[in-house]
Amino acid sequence: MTASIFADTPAIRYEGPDSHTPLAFRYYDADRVVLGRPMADHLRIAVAYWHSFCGDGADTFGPGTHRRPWHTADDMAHAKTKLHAAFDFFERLGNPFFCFHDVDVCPLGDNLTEAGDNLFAIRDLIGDRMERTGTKLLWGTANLFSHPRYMAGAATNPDAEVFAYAAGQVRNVLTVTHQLGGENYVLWGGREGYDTLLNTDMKREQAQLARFLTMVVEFKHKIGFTGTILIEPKPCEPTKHQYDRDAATVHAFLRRFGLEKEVKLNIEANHATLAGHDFEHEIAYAIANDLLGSVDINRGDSRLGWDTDQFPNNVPELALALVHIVRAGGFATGGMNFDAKIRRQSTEPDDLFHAHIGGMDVLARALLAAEAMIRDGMLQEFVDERYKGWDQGLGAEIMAGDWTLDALADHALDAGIAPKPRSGRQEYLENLVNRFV
Ligand code: XUL
Ligand code: CO
Repeated sequence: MTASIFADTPAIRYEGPDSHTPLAFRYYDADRVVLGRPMADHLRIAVAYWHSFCGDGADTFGPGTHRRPWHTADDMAHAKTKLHAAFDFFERLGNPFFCFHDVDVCPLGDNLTEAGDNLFAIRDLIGDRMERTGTKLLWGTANLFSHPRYMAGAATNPDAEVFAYAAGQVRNVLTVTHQLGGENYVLWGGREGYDTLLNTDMKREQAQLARFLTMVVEFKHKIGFTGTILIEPKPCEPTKHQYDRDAATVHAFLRRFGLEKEVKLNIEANHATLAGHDFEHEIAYAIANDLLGSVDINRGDSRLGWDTDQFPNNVPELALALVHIVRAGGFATGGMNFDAKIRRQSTEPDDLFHAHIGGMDVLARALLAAEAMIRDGMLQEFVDERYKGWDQGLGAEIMAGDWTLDALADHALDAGIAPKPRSGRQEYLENLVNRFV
């Protein structure tokens, strides 16, 4: 075997905020205890196989610029070279987890037999390297959006044979995810939507999507997979409209089809912003409705309205999201997957290290800021104080169902006083946050 392209990079170490070593952590200190548990256990960081090892910098205007030895052909020999490079990278970075699509780790061939043979063959190599490096699988997923057969969707395709083919791919990947000890299985419906309603029966397509998801859940139980099934919302791109638009839309869909206890959400930061939400909003919505599964951590560009999948760099924004996550008890099976890619002009293998080290340091800083805010307690105290009228007295009685609209209207009439407005103190609170970030 030829030397790995990452051979020149030593293992990345924590050197502290004053370090001048470019390839070192300044804030990510895996074992540092934050609010009772190691930083690594809060963040549960994963590397995305597709962006870091399959992506080559190609865009719609030009071909790839990242020349890796395994990019020259799509066969099993090259897939193995790629796999060893990936784990050489994990070994040096020290990320506890990784995530993959079937198509990232091996060629899927011309039919399901070939796809299965290749995937089950590469599974053993993946398992072997996982054992040797200690890297765990956060989630697996089937790519049901790149092949032309899926151009009109997988589960939502007008052709039932396409639905069946997708079932075949999911059976393979869910089985392999289970065998590799994966903690979650993700469904991102990139083509589960439409480009024009002129050719689309939306009612049917949503019913098909629900049937597919129900079958996935049944299969999970059949094989004894105890991980979580996750849906990753995104409003659009590649389709004009995607059915799994945002957290609230998926929530309604799950409830309509009785799947809300079986399926949780994989919230992606830039998908949230593309849907017109703050990332923090999607996280808070998921937590409020017991739907938080995992996170795809990345960022977009405020000037570009598409999914640029950049590495995260906004500490204040992430700190606020982490306050919600940590207060809610943290991730169960989920974690933070860098669904992010280096830029087209970042051509060197060590650019991958800079990207991931930067992302991990940003998350670590955000976690430390979240810790400080939680310890300080003033943000929470303000909110508790603001709503305390609902904990006892009239508010508690209303929520207990003790009052009718009529009786309450009479109460307001009798009381004869207009409630006095109280300041929401947004600026004071923003200043408070600013002390910690
Ligand atoms: C696409 C996206 C996917 C999913 C997995 O926008 O986020 O990479 O995370 O299929
Ligand atoms: Co994603």
